[in-house]
Amino acid sequence: MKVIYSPEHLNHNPQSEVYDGALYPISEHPERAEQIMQGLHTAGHEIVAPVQIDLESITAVHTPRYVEYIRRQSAAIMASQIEQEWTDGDGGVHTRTRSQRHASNFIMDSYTPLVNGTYGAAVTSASVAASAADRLIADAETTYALCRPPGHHAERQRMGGYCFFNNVAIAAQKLSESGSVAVLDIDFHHGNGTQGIFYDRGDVLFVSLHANPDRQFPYLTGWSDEQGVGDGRLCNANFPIDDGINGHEYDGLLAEALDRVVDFKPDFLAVSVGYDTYKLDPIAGAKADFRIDVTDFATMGSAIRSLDIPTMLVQEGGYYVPDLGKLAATFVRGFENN
Ligand code: OKP
Ligand code: ZN
Repeated sequence: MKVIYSPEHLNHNPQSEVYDGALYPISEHPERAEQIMQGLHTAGHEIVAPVQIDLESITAVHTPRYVEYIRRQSAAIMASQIEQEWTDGDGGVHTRTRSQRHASNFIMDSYTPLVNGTYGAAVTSASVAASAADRLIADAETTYALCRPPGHHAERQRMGGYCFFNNVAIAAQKLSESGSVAVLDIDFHHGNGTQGIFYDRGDVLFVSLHANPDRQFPYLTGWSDEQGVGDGRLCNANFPIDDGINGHEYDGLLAEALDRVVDFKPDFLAVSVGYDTYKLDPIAGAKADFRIDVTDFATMGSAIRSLDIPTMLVQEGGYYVPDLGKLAATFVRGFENN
């Protein structure tokens, strides 16, 4: 399948994130997307450029003042990389660029630093997802939107969890103008942003499998009693996962989640794909003792494709960089071979 990718993401390169008040090397760094792109390219998938979207596609799911805040924050940060030595919370010594800053407003956590290139990268990342939606509408073609920065934590008016604009929500909003939409989120973390944006919508179903928010980021949402409101009542379904889950148990939960998608009879399916459920993922899968291995991602891809709904794929998380190319290629192979 075609992979939509832009090197613009390389300009979003913060060095550190804040965790309990101390700085640590950031987990969401450019090499992630480079590895996934290389892995998919090596597996024979064609890499294509996105079509840049207009601002209206972004303000369809985010408030104009939030979009403008990110633009202004990015523009106010120095473009030049002034190196500065710093010591992390574990005593490790690093250099970082003074051209990074942490926003004080429109933000839900301390994991989401900005640099001068953040706004451009975030707009392009949204463009990647929107281009996948356009291709799906135009000729029912499944594409892999290799978004970076990721999007599913970004709320209508708040950044968080490395996310600025909610790429999958921007795509789903576009799809919803042509039919009903299900968004399936298999990233390790709950897609609080996507849930919130569509929480009162009856034409967009949100279904998510993720680590138990009692113990894992984003801590604020993701429990099974969150089922939507108003027109969106019963159009939101959360499947929190216990620590220590294995691939077989995960398949069972995914089958339940997919049943919810099938019952909704959507015209389109957009999948938020994360590789952070992987057993070696340093900030997610390994922390929760998930036993999910490489081949399990083929099973997931295959199960999703078996629904036979016009589908697009959107990149979210995944932080074990050495295996990201292999994980992506395996997931797509499962999807294509079904
Ligand atoms: C973004 B996505 C590391 C904690 C990291 C933030 C996680 C954001 C995940 N000490 N917390 O859903 O993959
Ligand atoms: Zn994640």
